[in-house]
Amino acid sequence: MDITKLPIGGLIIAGLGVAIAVTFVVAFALTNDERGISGETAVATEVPPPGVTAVISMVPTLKFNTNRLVVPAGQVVIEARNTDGGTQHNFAVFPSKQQINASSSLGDTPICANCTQRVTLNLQKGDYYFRCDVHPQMEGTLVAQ
Ligand SMILES: [Cu+2]
Repeated sequence: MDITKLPIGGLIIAGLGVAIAVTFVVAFALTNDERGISGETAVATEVPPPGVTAVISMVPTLKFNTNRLVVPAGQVVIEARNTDGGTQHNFAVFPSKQQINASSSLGDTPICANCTQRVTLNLQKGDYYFRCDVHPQMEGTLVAQ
């Protein structure tokens, strides 16, 4: 019996198990994106990972999963997840819908297809405007409270 093969075999089996589990989770996420989109005040429900204040997702097709994202005032980290197939997006935050030029951007990041990016913002209490600059119909209100 070769003892050294046992842990390696175990690791390989565990790795395969993780890969299969991840495949199912991703497949479920990709096929389950339709929920929560239609309402005008749909609320993001993703649980933020450590260090992230709030999560927003780009979902099929050319939509954010919510048009209202609520965060506490102060420094926040927003994680934007692009799960909209092969489409590239960005996530940009502005003081208001009337102030959407590049110089007024409070923070933005490009997000390649199937990528996740984070934006750090320092927000006073109030309402802000977010959108995808690539697809301006993708928009919503960021509320700092
Ligand atoms: Cu977009």
